[in-house]
Amino acid sequence: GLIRKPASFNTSIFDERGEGLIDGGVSYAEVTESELGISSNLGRFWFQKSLPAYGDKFIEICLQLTADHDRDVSGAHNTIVCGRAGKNLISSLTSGLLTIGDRFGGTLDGAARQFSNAMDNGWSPMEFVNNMRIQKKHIMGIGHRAKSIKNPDSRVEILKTFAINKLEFTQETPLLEFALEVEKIMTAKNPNLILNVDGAIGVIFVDILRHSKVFTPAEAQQIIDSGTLHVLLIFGRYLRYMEQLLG
Ligand code: Q5B
Repeated sequence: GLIRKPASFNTSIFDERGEGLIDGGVSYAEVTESELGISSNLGRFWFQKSLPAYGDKFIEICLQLTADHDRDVSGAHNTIVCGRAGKNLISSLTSGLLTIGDRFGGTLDGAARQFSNAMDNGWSPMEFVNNMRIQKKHIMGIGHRAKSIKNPDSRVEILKTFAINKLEFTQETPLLEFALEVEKIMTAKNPNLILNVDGAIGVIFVDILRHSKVFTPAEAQQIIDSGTLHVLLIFGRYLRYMEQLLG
């Protein structure tokens, strides 16, 4: 019988059959000659289609904002301790990235999935909150240790302002609106249960995927289900931890 799988594998990332690499339908010659910035290329690498200009701008803002957090959080702390212990750059970097999880910076995809499932099921924000309570599950993308409605997270305010100013006249943002209703219900109980930076990025990006007319509904759902959205935060953190090691 067959005991070894074939050594070759197919990837949809690059097309190498012609003269040069083609990525997401665009050749490297076009990429390097165009005026488009790095976020436009990253968007195409990660999501395999060119996003509209406001989608590229959203990726750029996410990278800038997620690179910005203080030195006391677990990822930054681990990176610094590991670097001070004399470990090399890769070990120090990964020790920080490995702390990303449900309680720290790792819920962007969970928020995208939970909120979009709730809306797809036709639940009201209150029904969603009640269903999660019955299941004894935390709502991903809600809650922050230090930030609250009395001490708002400026990163989240920037993301919301971007969505309201840049997307409002271009496309719909129903999931952000749904999430803000959920935030109202949660913060009425505890002022810290705000829509956090993970949650804001997750729901706004779902709105871009579903309503920018770039992706089919199946493509948008595949991205939401695959856990790819996480990259919008991990890459920002990667840049931040590099700075902590080199700076
Ligand atoms: N409660 C974030 O917890 C935190 C609830 C909830 C329903 C919720 C918590 C949480 C969901 C996961 C999430 C990303 C662990 C966080 C981030 C990015 C960051 C960080 C930085 C960055 C905070 C107190 C009471 C309890 C809980 C209830 C809490 N959250 N109920 N749904 N989501 N969120 N993670 O303060 O009745 O007293 O038992 O797990 O979104 O990481 O700034 O660096 O930049 O990286 O320790 O911004 O919210 O509070 O867990 O003691 O809960 O609230 O059930 O109720 P805390 P807890 P009760 S953003």
